[in-house]
Amino acid sequence: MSDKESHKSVPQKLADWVDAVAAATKPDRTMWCDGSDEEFRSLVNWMLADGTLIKLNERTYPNCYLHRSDPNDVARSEEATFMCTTNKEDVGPTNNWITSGEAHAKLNDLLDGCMIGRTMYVIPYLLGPLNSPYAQVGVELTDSPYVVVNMEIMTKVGPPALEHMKAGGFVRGVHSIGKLDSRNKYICHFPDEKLIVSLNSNYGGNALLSKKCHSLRLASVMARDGGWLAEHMLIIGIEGPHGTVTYVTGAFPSSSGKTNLAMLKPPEYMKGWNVWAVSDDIAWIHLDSEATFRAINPESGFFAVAPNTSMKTNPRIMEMVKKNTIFTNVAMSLDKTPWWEGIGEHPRKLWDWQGRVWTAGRSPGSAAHPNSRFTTSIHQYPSLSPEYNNPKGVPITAMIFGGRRSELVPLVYESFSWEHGVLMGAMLRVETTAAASGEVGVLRNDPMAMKPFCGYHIADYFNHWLSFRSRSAKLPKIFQINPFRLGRDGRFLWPGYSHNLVILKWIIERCQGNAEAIETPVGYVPTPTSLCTEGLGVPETTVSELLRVDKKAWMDELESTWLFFESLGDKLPKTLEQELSKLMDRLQSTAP
Ligand code: OXD
Ligand code: MN
Repeated sequence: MSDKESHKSVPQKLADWVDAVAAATKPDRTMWCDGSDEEFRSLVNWMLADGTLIKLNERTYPNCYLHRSDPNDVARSEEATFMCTTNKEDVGPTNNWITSGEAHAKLNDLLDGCMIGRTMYVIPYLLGPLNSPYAQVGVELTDSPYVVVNMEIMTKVGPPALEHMKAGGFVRGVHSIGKLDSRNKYICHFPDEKLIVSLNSNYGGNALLSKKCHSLRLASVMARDGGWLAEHMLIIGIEGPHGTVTYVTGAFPSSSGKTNLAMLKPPEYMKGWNVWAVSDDIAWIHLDSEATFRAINPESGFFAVAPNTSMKTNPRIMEMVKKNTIFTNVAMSLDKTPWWEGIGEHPRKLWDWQGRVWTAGRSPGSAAHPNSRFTTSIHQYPSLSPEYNNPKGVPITAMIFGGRRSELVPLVYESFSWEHGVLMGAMLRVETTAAASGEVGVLRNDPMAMKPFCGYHIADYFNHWLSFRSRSAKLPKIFQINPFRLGRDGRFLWPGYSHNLVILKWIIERCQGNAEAIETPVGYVPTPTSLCTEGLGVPETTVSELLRVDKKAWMDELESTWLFFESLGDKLPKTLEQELSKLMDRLQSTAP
């Protein structure tokens, strides 16, 4: 880390902008981050000294820390998130909108002097593999040292970014904790200026500007203009017993098992199989010179949900977070070991996520916040894909949509075509989770799991997806999965976690032309025998129930899709309307 004086070698455009922001926000000093271990350690030491971080048990969790956030600042704030453009029509009905002019006026007021008494950190960051034509640079200015250390795990900070910047421009981000005043919380995106301004929150999804703000909201607009895709998707390589690795992407709404699927450890009964993680949250997908879909992970770390992770559900994650990890809003045992619901054994007494004494069976609520998180470098993950750093990305064979649906959606099914697959994604309606503030478990339209992240009109976004039909002869196959279906007793019908590899295996085999399916009105559903459920111990009747297509329930679902599509106005692509009509006709012409 160095101060301004020693930082004369950066591009003038960057230096001028940093000076202009400092003149407005008036920090006591400006520090340039270089991403070094030494810098990370000194920031951690400052935060240990002022109580921003608590050191966890060095024996059980070496070099791990706990951060307890403000209790009102624990999740993404969609109500405070805005796209700022000239016309409302640019951003459509799924985004909050203010004119750029109005937003600047409001933000300039709030930025005035907001860093007085604080240090402003300059974080140049690189997203994506080194030397990749798809990599991008951003610079975040922040007064939060917690943000700096998280950014140093999540991105490549310092020299790699400054080096890459020589080849082009950069996304600008300004973040201030402000006074954590929720009435003045703003996460504003200016796609025309490649600018993000985030005020009065220190929560990862609002404050680590490289993540949702740059890699999805701004990148989605750049992707539309540049003919590529910026998606809320995991990327994994699935290795079969013959050593062939097939890459797939998967879009699931926040807190719906993306990280668990990306880090799946094969069950005992699937010898010879493995899952290699490339990304657990975001995929940038470009067509290469042969029109193959190629995906990179812009991020270098995980900022993921802790609850329900255990040695039983996901031993690879447990192994990964045991060192060099920042935990946010988890509970802590009396010997300073992190704890969360679903981890296993329950100590009788804990410190809860707000630092209060929590007694099993007596204290109300959960000990860890349901959206408590861990931040860990991707390089600690034991099954990281050797292709993770490939500048060209990995070739994508299949794309999966999914999310929490207690009813309706079969365990897995395949679309009839690219267009039908785009409809599947556009129809995604899932239950809300604790990753965003607001009520949990409410069904809402979350097309392609991008409702909170698509930075432009969602109907134009559908059109953009459809446009790949004429641009590639190597379109990935599209599937939808739903491991969350409930039985009459309210329990999950499918064991999930590692057993989801059974579903992935069927998907891979479909792509290879080796797995059987039944044609139903909604798509190709596996024959129960093609799903290979022997090792699982799930009764045949349960498998049939998981794969059942309920005509009446689908007709109801289509009604809500029509309503959603109607709300998008004239921009809705005709092709999608036709696909929806075809789906309705297929359903109507089948027996109940
Ligand atoms: C996340 C989210 O943190 O989607 O990944 O909210
Ligand atoms: Mn996410």
